[in-house]
Amino acid sequence: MTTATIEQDLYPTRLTQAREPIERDQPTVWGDADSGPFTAEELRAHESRGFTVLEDFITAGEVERYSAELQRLSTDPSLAADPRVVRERATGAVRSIFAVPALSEALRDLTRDPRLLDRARQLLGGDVYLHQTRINYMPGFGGTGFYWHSDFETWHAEDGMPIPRAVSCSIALTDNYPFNGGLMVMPGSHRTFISCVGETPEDNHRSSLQAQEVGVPTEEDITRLAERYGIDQFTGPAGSALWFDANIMHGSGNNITPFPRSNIFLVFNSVDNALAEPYAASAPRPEHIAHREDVTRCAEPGAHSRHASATACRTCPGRLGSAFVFAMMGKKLASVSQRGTMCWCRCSSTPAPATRP
Ligand SMILES: O=C(O)CCC(=O)C(=O)O
Repeated sequence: MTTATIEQDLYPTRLTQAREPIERDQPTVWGDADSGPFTAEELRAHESRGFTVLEDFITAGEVERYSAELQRLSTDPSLAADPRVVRERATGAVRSIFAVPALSEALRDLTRDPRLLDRARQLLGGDVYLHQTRINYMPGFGGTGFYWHSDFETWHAEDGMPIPRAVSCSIALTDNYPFNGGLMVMPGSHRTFISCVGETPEDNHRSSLQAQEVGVPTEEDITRLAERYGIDQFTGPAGSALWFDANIMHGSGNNITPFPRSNIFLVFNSVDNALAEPYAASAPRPEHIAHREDVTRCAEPGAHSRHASATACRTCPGRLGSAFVFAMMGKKLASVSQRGTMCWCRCSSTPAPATRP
């Protein structure tokens, strides 16, 4: 993909002094109910909360297969000094592994699965490519959390992503409990961009992937957001998935339990939101963290994949997946006005037929 020129920075960040939060103009959901498996109701909820939880997103057999891959990768001696492997500062245990499709055929298959692609295309309103893939291991006892942040803030500042037209899918490969470092999100916070103070240090990723210090909001900002939006948590059995907007405020605590909380994260970006030069860093982050070279549109196996810099962006063909909203489950640490309400839907979905050429 060629690097696009920055025309206007709609989301200034890494500033010398604080500024007011920016209310976002762009939608969260770009497609409609006719263009993928999410129903109109689910899309409305996703637009307003900025996230959606789908239980039983993958089968128990798949959980077993991918978990075996996680175990294999974390103990592979040939990856011991590989830059894609990020380690816990205190223990040296594997914290994250980036660019996993290149390391595992099974995980590569997952990235081309219609259950993911159809939803990513629907949410982003057209063709998508993988901006980033990673496994977060969050090991038992030594797993350290991820401080509050918006992914988009970093992707904008350090990777040159113009607008928050990207979505992450986090698939749980172990049970995610409230007590083993489950991911917390502030529902609705994706509408508000918090500019951060502080210049991006050279090669920031070398330390930020272990513990983020630059590109995090102030405690005052986090407090204001939490009071306005409340805090929910993604918990659920292995196989559940959390779809969340690029700009949602999220974070997790340390895992002092014996139970690891391991999730795969697949980040889809719209091909119409191709990376430019970083907005607030001296050089782009490496390819394994932010994919920009030779970006191909995601396609199901066997489908013809297209280069993202091709002139015309095809939108995905109209298609209806089946999705049924079941009983609410989960627990919400609600905003003051909503305290006590349940917020999670559980959907069972049938993969839509692969109709792409
Ligand atoms: O896995 C988590 O707890 C947080 C993940 C996250 O925010 C990240 O990797 O940027």
